[in-house]
Amino acid sequence: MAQKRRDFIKISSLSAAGLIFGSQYLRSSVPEYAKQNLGALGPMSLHRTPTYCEVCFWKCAGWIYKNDEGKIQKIIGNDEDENCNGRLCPRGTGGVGMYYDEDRLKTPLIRVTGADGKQTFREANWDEALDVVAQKLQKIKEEHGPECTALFTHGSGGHYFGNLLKAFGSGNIAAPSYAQCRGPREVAFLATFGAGLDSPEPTDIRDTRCLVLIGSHLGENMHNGQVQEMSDAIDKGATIITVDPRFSTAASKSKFWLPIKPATDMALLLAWIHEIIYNEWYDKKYVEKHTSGFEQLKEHVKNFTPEWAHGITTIAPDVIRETAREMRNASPAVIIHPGRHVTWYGDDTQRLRAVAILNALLGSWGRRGGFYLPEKLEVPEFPHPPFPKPNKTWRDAMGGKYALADLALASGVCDATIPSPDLNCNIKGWIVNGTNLIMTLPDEKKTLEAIKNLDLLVVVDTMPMEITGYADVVLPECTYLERWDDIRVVHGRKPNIALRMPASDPLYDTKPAYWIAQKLAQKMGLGDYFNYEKFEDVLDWQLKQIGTSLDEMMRIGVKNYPRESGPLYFTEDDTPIEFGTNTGKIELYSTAIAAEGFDAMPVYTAHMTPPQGFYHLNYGRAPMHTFGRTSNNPNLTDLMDENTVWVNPKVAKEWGLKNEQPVYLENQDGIVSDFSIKVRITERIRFDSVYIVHGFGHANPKLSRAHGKGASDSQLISRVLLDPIMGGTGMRGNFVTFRMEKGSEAKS
Ligand SMILES: Nc1nc2c(c(=O)[nH]1)N[C@H]1C(S)=C(S)[C@@H](COP(=O)(O)OP(=O)(O)OC[C@H]3O[C@@H](n4cnc5c(=O)[nH]c(N)nc54)[C@H](O)[C@@H]3O)O[C@H]1N2
Ligand SMILES: Nc1nc2c(c(=O)[nH]1)N[C@H]1C(S)=C(S)[C@@H](COP(=O)(O)OP(=O)(O)OC[C@H]3O[C@@H](n4cnc5c(=O)[nH]c(N)nc54)[C@H](O)[C@@H]3O)O[C@H]1N2
Ligand code: SF4
Ligand SMILES: [Mo]
Repeated sequence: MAQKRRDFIKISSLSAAGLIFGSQYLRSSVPEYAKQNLGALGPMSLHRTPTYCEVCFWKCAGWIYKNDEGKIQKIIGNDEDENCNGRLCPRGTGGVGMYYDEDRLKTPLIRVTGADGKQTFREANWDEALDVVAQKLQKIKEEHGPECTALFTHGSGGHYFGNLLKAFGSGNIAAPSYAQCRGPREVAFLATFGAGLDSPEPTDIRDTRCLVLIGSHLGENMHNGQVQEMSDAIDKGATIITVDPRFSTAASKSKFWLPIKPATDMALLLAWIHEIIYNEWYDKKYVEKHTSGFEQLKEHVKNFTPEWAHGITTIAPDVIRETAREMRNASPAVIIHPGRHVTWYGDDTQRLRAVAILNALLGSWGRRGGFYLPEKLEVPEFPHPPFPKPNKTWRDAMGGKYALADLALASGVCDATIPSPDLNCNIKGWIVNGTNLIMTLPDEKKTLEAIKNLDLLVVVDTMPMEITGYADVVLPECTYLERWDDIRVVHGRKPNIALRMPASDPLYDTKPAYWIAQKLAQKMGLGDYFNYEKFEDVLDWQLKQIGTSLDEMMRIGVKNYPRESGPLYFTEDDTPIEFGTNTGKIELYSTAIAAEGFDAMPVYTAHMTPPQGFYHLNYGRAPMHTFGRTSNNPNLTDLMDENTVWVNPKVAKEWGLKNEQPVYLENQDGIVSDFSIKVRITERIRFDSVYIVHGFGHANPKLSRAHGKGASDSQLISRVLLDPIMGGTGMRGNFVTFRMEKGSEAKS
């Protein structure tokens, strides 16, 4: 049944905002103090500069419009950009609020008392603040070695601080967007297809005939291009199958909603594989030509029948069969979506292996409507001396574990900071750029213990956040609307690039990350690694290497290049395809995973169920916010200013809970949420779970709109289910119960 895009948009809880933004939305989303010039609003009277969005990491390209007085008014999508097709999501449009947020960090800060999470700083000038950082880093180098420093990062500044650290002699460069997010799926797809997925994922959703979403809650997860393609696919009659214990926005647009018992997805996946193999529904030619290990897989899944899975997942056998048949009917134009935040239960790499195997059996990898073959432009790095080889890295602290992790583990670097006889590494200095580790890493206690052992914690951020409270030095970055940054290089259907340039001088005494890194480098005797006068010179040099120039890019913002790597999909000729695996084939049986001593094919493991009176703590995204980074944004708090806890009516009745009633949440380890959260009674969540949107419950009083609003899932995630294959931190093994008052006993 075809659904209209408009319907799809309406059902998402952003109904007030919509996906397409007229000036009406814009007006309501511009803060009071910026409204005086709105009379002039309208593209003709505005001046525009190109940018790409930093509100999330989909990096949509857009135009920043200013009025005649040079005041930033709005951001709209760039029509030439495949990531957004000219339309930004509500958060991207609300990016203006990051610039106008009066709570922004305004000047460098130096700590005046112990690192206690309290924001007790004195203001400093840049020279003084950077001197402190440079001297302390130098001291760590002398006393412990340069390898005892680390960078945690998310976003564009990571490249500059990464280069600084590499030049200094450290290889500890980690992002929570790996071991707390997409790491397991990268390892699983690398093991299977010899290629990871990266961002944007090369899912050919626009041409798919069947999209299977396992947890991935597109529509609330607002990854722009994918959401647009999903509504197009729905318009064209594609079948959507959503597996989610919660009736997500995507579920409401699906032909099949499978309200699975949490933590049992592996059983469903194995049963699907069983059905597809034993009914001979797989793509025989493709499997024969491209895969290895089929006979082993067939034997392995022999007993994993839909009846077997029913007992585990609560999904009826005929539903399992029917959905498997839907996938077969659409094959190869079918996508079992890999998801993105996949660090759930600790067996995540194996779960994602099962997802990869299903895609392989149905022949969707490299096929229209399945996964396309992306292409990326190589942009040369601005010349600098070679980086020294670090004496050791975080890996040396892992005792040979997690060898398949292809990027650094933020959690691993955190572990390597806590002195322990098992670890031969002891990190002493952190630079934290654009990541609020207190809310981002699970097990807050551990993060704080690591911080206690540091000689230096530098935080580069735009906002006062929880992590800034522990910093020795806070360096305020200007927002993305006020700075140049690296060229955005996307691997997509076509290679393409986008430019970010400042639409305004930095407000207050804030600076771009590239400037901060360069100045630090100069103070540390590493200036050669940042050998340029102005960042524009770097950009112009790079752009000229790839047949364009800064001048041209300032005019067009986005440039698409023709493909050079061949067709978008595999061709049906007889040339053998060499996959990047050990066998050169798509590995249904993973030799790389077996070589590390793990199961070569995914197995089902039972996970814990909540004790009496407790519920799975389920969490996810809201369309109008990105993690905790937007919860103080004046434009976006207008749309949603706190999270609620979703409670099934049956559970509400048992506890006598009413809608809007504030409750505290307490987890299995006795941790009680700092703040209360309002109850939302809804059939949309199973009786064994509750659901909250991540990124609320901020403890920092300097966030005038976000402080104390709602509860923080991060605070309640104290049990971590480690993925033994790649070190991902499974975060969905936590259970919560209700407390009516902060001090009250939990009743049940
Ligand atoms: N608006 C918005 N969009 C975003 C972001 C944002 O902050 N805001 N962040 C972006 C980022 S970095 C990421 S990684 C993605 C994350 O987005 P996804 O990858 O889509 O996130 P998940 O955490 O996998 O999915 C959350 C869903 O999993 C369901 N779920 C919970 N437990 C289970 C279970 O046991 N089984 C199954 N099948 N489902 C379960 C939840 O009910 C919820 O609907 O979103 C991206 N898009
Ligand atoms: N409990 C829990 N933990 C999670 C998740 C979850 O759903 N629940 N999701 C996981 C996932 S999928 C991911 S990808 C990670 C994401 O984790 P992070 O990327 O760490 O996300 P945020 O916590 O939003 O941190 C962003 C920080 O960057 C700052 N910032 C914003 N813009 C700029 C800028 O231009 N420059 C600088 N220097 N700073 C800026 C913000 O003020 C904020 O302090 O978290 C993971 N951790
Ligand atoms: S999806 Fe939205 S927030 Fe993310 S980059 Fe695009 S416009 Fe910005
Ligand atoms: Mo993520």
